[in-house]
Amino acid sequence: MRKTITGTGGMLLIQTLKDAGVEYLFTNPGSAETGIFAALLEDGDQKLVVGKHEGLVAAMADGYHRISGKVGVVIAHVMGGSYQLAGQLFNAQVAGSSLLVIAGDWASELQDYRGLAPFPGLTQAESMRPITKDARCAYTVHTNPKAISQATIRALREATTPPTGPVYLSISAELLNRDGLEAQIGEDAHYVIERPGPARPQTVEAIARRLAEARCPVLMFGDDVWREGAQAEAVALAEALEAPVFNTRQIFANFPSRHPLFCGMYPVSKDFEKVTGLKPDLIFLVGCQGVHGGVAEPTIMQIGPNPLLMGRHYPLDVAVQCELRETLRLVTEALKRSGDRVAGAARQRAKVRAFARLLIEREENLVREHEHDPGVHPSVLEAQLADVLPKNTVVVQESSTARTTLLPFGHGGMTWTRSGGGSLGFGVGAAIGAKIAVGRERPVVCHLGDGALGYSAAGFWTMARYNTAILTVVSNNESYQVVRHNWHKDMPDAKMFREDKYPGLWLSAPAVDYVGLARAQGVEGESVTSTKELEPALRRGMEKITRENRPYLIDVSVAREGVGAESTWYQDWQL
Ligand SMILES: Cc1ncc(C[n+]2csc(CCOP(=O)(O)OP(=O)(O)O)c2C)c(N)n1
Ligand SMILES: [Mg+2]
Repeated sequence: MRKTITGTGGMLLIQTLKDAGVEYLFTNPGSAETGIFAALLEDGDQKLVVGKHEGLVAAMADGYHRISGKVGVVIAHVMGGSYQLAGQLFNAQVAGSSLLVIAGDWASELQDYRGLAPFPGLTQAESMRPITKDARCAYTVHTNPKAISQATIRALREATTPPTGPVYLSISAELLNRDGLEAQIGEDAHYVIERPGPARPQTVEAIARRLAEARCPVLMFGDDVWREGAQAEAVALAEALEAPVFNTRQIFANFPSRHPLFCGMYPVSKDFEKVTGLKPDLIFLVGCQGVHGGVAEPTIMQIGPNPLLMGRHYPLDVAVQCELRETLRLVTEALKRSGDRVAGAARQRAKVRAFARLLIEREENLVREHEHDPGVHPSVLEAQLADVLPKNTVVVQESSTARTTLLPFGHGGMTWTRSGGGSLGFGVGAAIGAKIAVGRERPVVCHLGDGALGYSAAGFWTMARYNTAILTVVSNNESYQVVRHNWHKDMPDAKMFREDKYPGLWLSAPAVDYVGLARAQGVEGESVTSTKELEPALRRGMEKITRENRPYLIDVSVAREGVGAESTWYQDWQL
């Protein structure tokens, strides 16, 4: 129902957000947003979630959005505060997360510069534009109070319409504080732009025909499969074809990672061809943004609701903007109608399951090799997490070298998410947002590297303040280990590899006491330095977060694997 609202600009904003069903406001406040916080006390329905750094705040809103499916709303400070959102807003942009960031704006025609505001010649919203949806969704409300509610609703709708992504809205601080304003709110907050429907019948037939004719079609399921809840349909298609499923850099587990057709990361390895005797000749990208890297198969088909990146790097033989659940169901039905031919081809791909099984066996062998090591090998941590974590766990992962092959993520198993853009500082905040989304119903585990934790180390306070009972597991190898691996790929002959010295990557000297770091902010924890301590600690951790409903941290000293594993060298100079 349409109604007229009155009050300060801040009150118009808060009432508009409330009318749109926004329950949580993730924030780090400042004095350009006086009107917003003053309004919150007038109308205290919304819950504030305070984070002590904007990166944390954006990650919290993103984690909340990803697990609840609702928009994550951030109240941020003017330019100087908004710029601190950057790394995590970048992640949200890459991930396509529906976020709305609202900040006060000190732009004034009389004074063209003041502290914390952008330099003369720049405007605040424009300065944030590159890290919003499509690098274009940044808006300002300067003078017209009616635009506060209108622009807010428009921004919410824009954030949630495919391609989804973060939207930034700055509102004049003067307008937020000014009283006696009037605006309209009402039903326009609740309409949504209808999404694309299923692919047309002839397109469905064309897709099915190409899948049926391929000797070895490869399937890749992207994040829109998760967003549209089409995981069961993805499994049904893979099983109808007996086709191998590969992953690229994704933020959700769109296909179950322990499914007997799941074959690991794309590109298809030489091993796959050796074990199966099959050479992939078609790739079907379903709900993916695209592949991270090149595509090797001669035929490429891509479908999904988001056409933004379709065909930017490689020509597509079939490309469709469509929804996924019904389309996948129709394609699978069409394949089944073609009967014996498809079934016969599927039988010839029996070895795909053998390859998938081989990946698991290799990992299990690695665990057996290391299960009696005195120190914790990453594969042993992986195996124990697979044992201890219940199927309904939400896992937020920000550990670059943690192993995950044995963990059952995806449909029928655990929920899993990672940053998307790779900008470190995501994990702690995202886990808090995820926990707020699931409440006490489901456990949330944040598994992150010691390096990653450093970018969001102030987050334990937020966990303690709102009692978000998260189990934080730190894979602590005292280094930025994955960077060594990547450097080695780039310059294997460099002096640093001959001498085993890696500038900038050793994080100890002094060692950081992560249990102390958490405790100082109100979260209890313990450290694990040997394999035999690990399982009891993980079980204790799960008890803490479930039965006792308290956040907990386990700092696990893990072995370094691969290049530079033995190196503790650092450039040793001091003042
Ligand atoms: C904001 C940001 N800065 C720097 C990097 C570069 N980087 C990528 S991975 C990594 C190290 C991660 O270390 P850790 O979390 O301890 O994981 P490990 O590789 O040791 O398992 C760094 C510094 C990044 N991804 N993001
Ligand atoms: Mg590390």
